[in-house]
Amino acid sequence: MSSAESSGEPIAPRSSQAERGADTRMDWWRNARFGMFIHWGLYSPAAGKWDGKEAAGAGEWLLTNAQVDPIAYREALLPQFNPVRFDAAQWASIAKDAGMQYVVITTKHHDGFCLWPSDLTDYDVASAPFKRDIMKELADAVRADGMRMGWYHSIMDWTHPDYLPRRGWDKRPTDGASFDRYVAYMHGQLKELLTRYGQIDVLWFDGEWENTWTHDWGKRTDDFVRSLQPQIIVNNRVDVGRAGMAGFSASETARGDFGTPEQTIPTTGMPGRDWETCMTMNDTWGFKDSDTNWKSSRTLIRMLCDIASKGGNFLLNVGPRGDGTIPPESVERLKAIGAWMRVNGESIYGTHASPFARPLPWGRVTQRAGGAAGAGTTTLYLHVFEWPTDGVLRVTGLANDVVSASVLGATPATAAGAGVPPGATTLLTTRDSGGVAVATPRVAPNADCTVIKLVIKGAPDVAPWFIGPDARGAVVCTARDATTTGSIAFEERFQNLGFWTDPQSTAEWTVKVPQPGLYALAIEYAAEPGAGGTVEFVVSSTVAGGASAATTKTRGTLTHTLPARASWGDFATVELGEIDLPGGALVQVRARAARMAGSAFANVRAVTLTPMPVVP
Ligand code: FHN
Repeated sequence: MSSAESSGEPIAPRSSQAERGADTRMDWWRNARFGMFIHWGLYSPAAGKWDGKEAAGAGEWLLTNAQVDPIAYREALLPQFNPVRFDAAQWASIAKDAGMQYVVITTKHHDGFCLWPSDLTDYDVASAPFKRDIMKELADAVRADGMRMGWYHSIMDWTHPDYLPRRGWDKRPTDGASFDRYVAYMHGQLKELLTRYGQIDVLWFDGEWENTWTHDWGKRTDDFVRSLQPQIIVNNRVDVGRAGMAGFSASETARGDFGTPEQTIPTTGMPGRDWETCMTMNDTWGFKDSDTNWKSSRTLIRMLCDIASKGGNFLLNVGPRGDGTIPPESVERLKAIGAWMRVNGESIYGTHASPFARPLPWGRVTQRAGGAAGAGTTTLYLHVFEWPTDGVLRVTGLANDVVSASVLGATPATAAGAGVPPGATTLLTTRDSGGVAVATPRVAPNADCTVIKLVIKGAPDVAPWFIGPDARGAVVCTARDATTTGSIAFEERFQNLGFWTDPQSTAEWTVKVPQPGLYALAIEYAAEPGAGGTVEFVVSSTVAGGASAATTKTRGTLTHTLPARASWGDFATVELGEIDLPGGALVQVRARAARMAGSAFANVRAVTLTPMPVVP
């Protein structure tokens, strides 16, 4: 019996993620683009050590990484939690100055410690020397700075006696443990968190991956929190079915308003889908003093641009220390990002994904309809990472006429250079067969990322992106160049498409060959024992329909059994058959798992189309 049923709260049926995305509730979140994640708790003063010894892995996983008895962990660390230098107003101003629009903090992480005084447990801040209500102090400070407040809340709880499964080293008996009672406890705490602290704008669930959490619990919890705060935005980790760190749910009907790629950025935009990449500045979420692997501010600024160019949000983490201060390395990077955002924020906030299907060789693009140049125009923000050495930035494939071009934040001095009239800050543009050419100053005004504001007439008119033949005439469709739906996502590990856990998910490539002909289709894949199945390829081309809408013509289908192999990294290339391709037309090559032998299908690294020899 769930808490919602027991407490009689309404369980209003909710629409699917796809339908929910259309409502205006998400508008502020989509415009915000950039937020602060905060991981703070008993693990913070421990700083990654237990009993004087360094534990491997992330700081907030200390209990598990050091295999500590949960009661011993609590008894050792609770009396230490006294972050006397905690200053909520300072944390809020650091986030605000960085250009962040919302803050999400851990109310309870997997260890079960509650950072607010809960009526339902004494494993909370009221039982620690600190005693103060951290949630209240931070929520007040964040709102005072005009930002939105979000709660992170872990479903998994390594300490609560009713949570199952237990950690392997936890010798407490499980008989008498009731998961129903645990969910009622969790719902009761969510009620505290959603009725005591005013409007809460985001609920960031986590720890949903163990087999005791189900779609049914996810639905009930999603409905319950929305019954308390109907405007709230909830991530997809309230439900089951998320495809690992890639962060997207296999099923379109999965609960949750946005996908949650973690420590990774999708390789392409995800049209029609809301998503947020969460990322650490070093490698740990919770403070760990030995983790000095800090990303540079340039890397973080470029990640923000990359994510915005794909239509996503960036939730960047800080792990405050046990004394309540944010590590200086984090503060330094946030200051650099804030300085960049004060000049270039308009190229991030409220923008939409690039009109180009793939990143451009020199950087990324975001767009905004209209703007100062008025209706009937579009503003493209060109985020230039690699500044041209020949004084010309080429926007290949852009067919629109240009209204104006300028460097955001430019002064006559910084704009000075080839083709730039003295004293001007606008840039000259020309057009050639390849697209628009922008005359650029000799030196990049900002080496991390200079933004050129390009105002064009009308909606972007961009040449379709496609994969053409290589020097030997073969068309190599790599994992990175795929457009995916559902759970499928790119994995750096083997440069493959992974998380292929759903028969409805698809991977598609757009190709074009100059001459018609017969092409052999081959797939490079790996599948661990028990995985594999049947792959189905559908090859179609869009045929201009003249007066009527363009139609899609199926040119062929291929299905083939892909047997399991030794592991997810044991790749082999298998030829599946031949496909007839038209010359000079865009062709879609789409793959899906028609049958899955197990819970995951395959890792796919490439699909190759090789021209068959012409028989005289
Ligand atoms: O296990 C947690 C981890 O500690 C951290 O909270 C991240 C942040 O999203 N989420 C889980 C790992 O996926």
